[in-house]
Amino acid sequence: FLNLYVALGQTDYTPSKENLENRAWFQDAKFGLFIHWGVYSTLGDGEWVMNTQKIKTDRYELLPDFFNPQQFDAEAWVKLAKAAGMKYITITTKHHDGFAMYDSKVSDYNIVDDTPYGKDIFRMLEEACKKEGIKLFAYYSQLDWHHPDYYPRGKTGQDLGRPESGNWQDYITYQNAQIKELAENYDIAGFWFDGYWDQNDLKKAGKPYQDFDLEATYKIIHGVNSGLLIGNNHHLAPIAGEDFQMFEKDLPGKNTAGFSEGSQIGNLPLETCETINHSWGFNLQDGNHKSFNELIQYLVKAAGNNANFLLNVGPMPNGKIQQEHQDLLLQMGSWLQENGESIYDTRGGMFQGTDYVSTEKDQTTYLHVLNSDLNTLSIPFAKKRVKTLSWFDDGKPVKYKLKKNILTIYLDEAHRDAVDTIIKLTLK
Ligand code: JFZ
Repeated sequence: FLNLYVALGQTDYTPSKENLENRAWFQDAKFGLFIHWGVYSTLGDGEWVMNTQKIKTDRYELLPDFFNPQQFDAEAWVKLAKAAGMKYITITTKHHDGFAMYDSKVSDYNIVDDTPYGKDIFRMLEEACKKEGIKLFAYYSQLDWHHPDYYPRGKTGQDLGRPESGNWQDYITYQNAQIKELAENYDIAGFWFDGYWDQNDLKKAGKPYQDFDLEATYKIIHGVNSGLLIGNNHHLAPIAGEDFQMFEKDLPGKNTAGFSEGSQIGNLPLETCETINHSWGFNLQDGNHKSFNELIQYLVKAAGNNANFLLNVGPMPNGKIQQEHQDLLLQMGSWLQENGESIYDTRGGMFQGTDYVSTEKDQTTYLHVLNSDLNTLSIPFAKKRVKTLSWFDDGKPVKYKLKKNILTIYLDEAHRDAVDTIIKLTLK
């Protein structure tokens, strides 16, 4: 079979030993900080503002001149992530607007050459991350509303003053050169790609489209460093060369966000991402922040579904992270101080229902009950016999009954928690 693949010229991807080790680290990490920050932040109307306000390219190009985040403090951001219990940071090195938030030699359209600030925030974050033991990932948008050779424009980027034709190969060369310099010049853990869906939607609609040739890009990255982890928000089953699979605003396989035809869960490490309010990039009008309970329950459900949780903030143009978001992150951090044992280094567990999920580590199962109104919880249980069942908070035994493959747990009021009632379970 192997020979046949070779004969047909098809490629496959075998991750290196280092890559597999990094995947295991990734799966253990469980919680990361997503950051959407760019020149769009100055307008306080989200990262899609160039498209939603139909700002022509020559006008949008004035925006970098207003980006001067004097209060940016890389160390403070990284320390905040760490205090929140997060193990990695994924930040937009280039979003759909095409503006590079790092010192790119490929184009002057970047933070160092084109803003009054003039400093490489990605380098500053890299150094702070190294100091604090946090890993750094580069978000990179393959969709580009600025590059003259990115076409066709699909449902986005129309009316932005760009022609509907160009030299696609020139765009790919540009994109791959930027990706290569990120891989070579920065100490990163991997890439989080986005924007593939722009061309793929055209393809699905039977319209003319261009091919990103993902496998070629992935080969460049793994050629620089085979340990780098690659994920792509393409809403499809994993493609050869990828190392983790992400589900935007969705738990793996649930497809509630309506983005895909139901992208199947592959056998790679999983990640889900979500916003605190409704915006990725800073949005002045969006004060609709999720509650502490919602955010913790999302983290717990992600872990129960065997996925990491990448939680987003959209820093302000002055370089600060919104106070409400800082407060929520710190609250999550103190919850994890107490309950992190049931989250970190775990894998998705065998119990899953409307009001509960479970995580597992070694011989222990952590049952997370996410509804504090319940007096009892009955779960299908066709497994081995129960060895111990105890409350996570005080270690005392839990009252239960096991009958006809149904485990009924008595949730006494004193132990019920508004966010997450955790029960430790070992099996014979
Ligand atoms: C993408 C970005 O567009 C968004 O700005 C943000 O960076 C998020 C994390 O990822 O979100 C998407 C992805 C796909 C579609 C829309 C938004 N889509 O298919 O319409």
